[in-house]
Amino acid sequence: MNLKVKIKDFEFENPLMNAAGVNCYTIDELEEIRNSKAASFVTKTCTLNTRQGNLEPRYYENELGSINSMGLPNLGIDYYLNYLESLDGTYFLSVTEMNTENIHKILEKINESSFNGLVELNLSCPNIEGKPQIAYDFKTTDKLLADIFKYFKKDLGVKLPPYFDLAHFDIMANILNKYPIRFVNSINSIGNAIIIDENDTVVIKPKNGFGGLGGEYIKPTALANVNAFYRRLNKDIKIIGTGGVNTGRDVYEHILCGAYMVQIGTRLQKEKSKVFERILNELKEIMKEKNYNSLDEFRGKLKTL
Ligand code: RRO
Repeated sequence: MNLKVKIKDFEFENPLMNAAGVNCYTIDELEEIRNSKAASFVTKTCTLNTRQGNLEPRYYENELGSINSMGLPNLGIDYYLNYLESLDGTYFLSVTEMNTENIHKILEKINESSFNGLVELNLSCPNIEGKPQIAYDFKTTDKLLADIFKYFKKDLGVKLPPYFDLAHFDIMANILNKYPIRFVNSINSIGNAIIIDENDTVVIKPKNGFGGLGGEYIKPTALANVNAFYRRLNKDIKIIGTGGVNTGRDVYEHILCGAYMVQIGTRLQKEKSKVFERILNELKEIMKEKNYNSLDEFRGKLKTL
């Protein structure tokens, strides 16, 4: 059985990797994923300089998922870039910044480095006070991408927030189709949710308890976003599916909707990196039952009524 995935010329042994933010803050954590059954990893989204992030508690999980308002804590671009430059294999470097000028600065830095993996430009962090998610602003996103592709020579994709209206999928897909983007990663957490505990209190401190939702709560929204973009994007732009992956069946469903790679966030936080082996085995079991030998045989083959 062949579980290989290709994004442009980059080949991966199987579709599984972590979602940015989970188990990817330090080199030790990244090495743990590298030594697991995951085919690749993505770094914690980083900025030009180190950031402490928001006040704690800033992460909470229950049986249905997680809520976070981490606030982009990271060790700065140099830390991740130096590490990645020392590795063979294809990995993902996630980056963002607080304004477009600094996004160009961080991308210039990557452009000039010897990094030769994939860059995931995060346009969807929901947890920085006073900084709206860039990808909800279509005009700014369009201009940003137009400017980036004037100089950026490496392979780049974008991490998107969830959309909830078919008109918004149309608008965003029309923008993305204009540029040589390698992948679209849908979805980031569902922004600005609230979870309340038995003491009538929010469960995280920043922003009065508002934070990004992940886990089982968000699978239907994630699948819809993956499928909506799969139907609209030109076929050179591959979809990475993220959101609500707990089992092999969940990976199978993301691929049915059109995903190439599939990322695991909340469940990785709970189960640690042994999650990849379990989920891969479950995926293989499903493929065996259905007589599929490769992911290409069922990718995007979601049936409708
Ligand atoms: O660090 C965070 O608060 C964070 C980021 Br950058 C993101 O993209 N998504 C998220 O749920 N949390």
